[in-house]
Amino acid sequence: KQTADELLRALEGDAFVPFFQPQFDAQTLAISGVEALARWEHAERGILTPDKFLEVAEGLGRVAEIDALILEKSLFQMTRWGAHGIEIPKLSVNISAQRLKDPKLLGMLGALPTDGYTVAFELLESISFEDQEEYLKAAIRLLKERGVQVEIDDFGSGHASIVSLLELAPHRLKIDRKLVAPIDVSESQRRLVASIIEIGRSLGIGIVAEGVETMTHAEILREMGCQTLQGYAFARPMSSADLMAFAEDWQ
Ligand code: G
Ligand code: G
Ligand code: NA
Ligand code: MN
Repeated sequence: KQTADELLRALEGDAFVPFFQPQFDAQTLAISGVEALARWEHAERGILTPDKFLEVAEGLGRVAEIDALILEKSLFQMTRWGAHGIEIPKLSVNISAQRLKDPKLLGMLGALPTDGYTVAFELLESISFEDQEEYLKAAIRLLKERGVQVEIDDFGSGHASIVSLLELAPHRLKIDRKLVAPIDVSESQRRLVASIIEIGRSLGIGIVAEGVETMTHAEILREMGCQTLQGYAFARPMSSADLMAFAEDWQ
């Protein structure tokens, strides 16, 4: 883990960049979107993943700033890829509770694209919707009015009630990779995931499977009617240059 001092210097030195992991339509295997994942380009230690810095940033109250610059840089990359003929239908970014409470969030919504592609905010299941945080609900309502989609991240891993999550009427649930991993070996785990997919179908909520590590996983999920697949079976998170090359090659 990095220290608070190092993190503050990294913010000042503009050392945070988005990596991108593609998502795939389970039926056609076309790229249906990318998830932006924050990385710290460290001068000595190379590319650092969020487990090395997210907690520190949260402790410093600076995670909203990271969220904001990852979104901004990701939008820039989407435009750049588009100029090269690479059209990605959806950009998903991770948004912390801190960022949802940020008064500057709504101000930047004008900068979001209104056509060409969709922007989705991934909210952690653990975000506290239950303790009467009306402003969170109000922020989410406003986001939706502006065309931002809402995805519940790590679904099935936290303690939030299904009722409180579904009250948000999210566009998608992302099934946590811990639930996805055992579906090729466990009938009961397979049924659990099938039930989540069924809930999604009956409520008109899309389902994304995370941590799809093998083609066996992919095939099981496709047969169950899961719409979107994300995981190492297809691609790891990668730099924007690598993502562009990957997308060019994929077809
Ligand atoms: O690939 P990976 O190690 O990047 O991601 C680990 C976790 O870090 C993700 O599950 C996600 O919840 C979190 N994360 C990644 N990027 C961001 C970001 O830009 N903002 C926030 N708030 N969380 C992120
Ligand atoms: O925000 P979220 O938790 O969804 O971020 C995805 C996290 O999962 C990132 O840390 C990413 O690097 C990781 N990840 C993506 N695909 C796979 C996979 O197939 N297997 C595993 N173990 N991790 C994955
Ligand atoms: Na995420
Ligand atoms: Mn997740």
